[in-house]
Amino acid sequence: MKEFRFETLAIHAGQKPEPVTGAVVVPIFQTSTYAQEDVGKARGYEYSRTDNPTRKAFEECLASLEGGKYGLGFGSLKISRIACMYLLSPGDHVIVSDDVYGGTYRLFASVNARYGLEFDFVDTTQLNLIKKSTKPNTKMIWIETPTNPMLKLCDIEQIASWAKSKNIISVVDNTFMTPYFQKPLSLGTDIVAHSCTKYLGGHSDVVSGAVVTSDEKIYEVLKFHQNAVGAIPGPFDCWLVLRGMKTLSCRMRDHEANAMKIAKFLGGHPKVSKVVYPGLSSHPQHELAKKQMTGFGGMITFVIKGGLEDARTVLRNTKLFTLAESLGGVESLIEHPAIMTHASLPKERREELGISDGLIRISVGIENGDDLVEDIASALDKIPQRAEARG
Ligand code: P1T
Repeated sequence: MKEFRFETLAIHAGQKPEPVTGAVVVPIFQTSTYAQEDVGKARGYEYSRTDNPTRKAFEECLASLEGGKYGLGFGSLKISRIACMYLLSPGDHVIVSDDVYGGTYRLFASVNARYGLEFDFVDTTQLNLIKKSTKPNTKMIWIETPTNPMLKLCDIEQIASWAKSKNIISVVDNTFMTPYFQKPLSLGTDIVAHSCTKYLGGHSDVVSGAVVTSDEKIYEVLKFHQNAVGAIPGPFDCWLVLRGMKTLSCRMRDHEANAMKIAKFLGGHPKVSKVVYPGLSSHPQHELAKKQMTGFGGMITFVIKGGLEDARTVLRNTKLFTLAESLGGVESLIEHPAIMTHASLPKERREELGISDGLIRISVGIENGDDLVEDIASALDKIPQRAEARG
């Protein structure tokens, strides 16, 4: 299906009408096992841990959107990440972006590190720092771009090319951009990872993960472990993500248009000291954003001048932005990384990264953009006017 464009692939890749009934929508094959034609002669499916038609449709559709050959579904991105660790051996070293989702840090630093893998959390926006951290036993570079929550960008092409030259597997967590705005495989990355819980599912009703690769050897190892370990998503979860992906392009366009409106509004607000959004020319890597992304996404991070107390006022007073972790759903969410999503990072690390007490992260939904601006504006208005601010 490579000849079709993104919007068409999202609706048709991996999804033919069901041959027995003609059902236009891929059914939820809620079955654990499959009747065999004869002893040892399956009809194509044997057992749903190994393969399931709904999961297969989801995996094929996502692979096609990423421009990859193989897709593999997992129970969450964390499980996808664990599966990728099976590509490594005890004693191997992994370079990870320093500003990653708190759960990613916790999984690598507190779980995988116990089993003989070595991790270094590095500012992967700087190729020279990646080069400096590379050791003879470095076998994987795992980046998030944009990073979570500081929205720093890593040059995917540069990093993939460095990794290739050293025989290192490169992985990009593409959760924030989705293949609609960023295609890491086309920039030379070996593996793309997704938390499908976010934009791909798009409706905050499923937890699921996936990886895509075009490398057959990598695929074989991951496929073996997907089956052997069994950390697969159920058929209904696959169906939800498959349905979500059909509207991904429309949603991403709306997320972005709303985010741009809000980022510009925040940029001019007297109670906000800093706005980070890759679509603003004030973003230090705006040029890289334009080079490697075809849009800027729906995530914004901003800093409230008054620190924690005033940030709490904003977090408590939005009506449309729900105070919740996660992102990428149709509804807008607001959260406080230092207390919520990134609480598992040591305080000193949070401070180094700039995850301050006044920092707020929003996932801009696809409600009416003016309503969203007014919602944030009225929450900011609730910050008390202080004597020093009044001058
Ligand atoms: O929950 P799971 O599907 O395993 O996704 C973890 C994950 C991986 N990668 C990125 C970039 C993420 O943002 C996340 C989850 N993040 C949140 C829940 C959050 O609020 O940032």
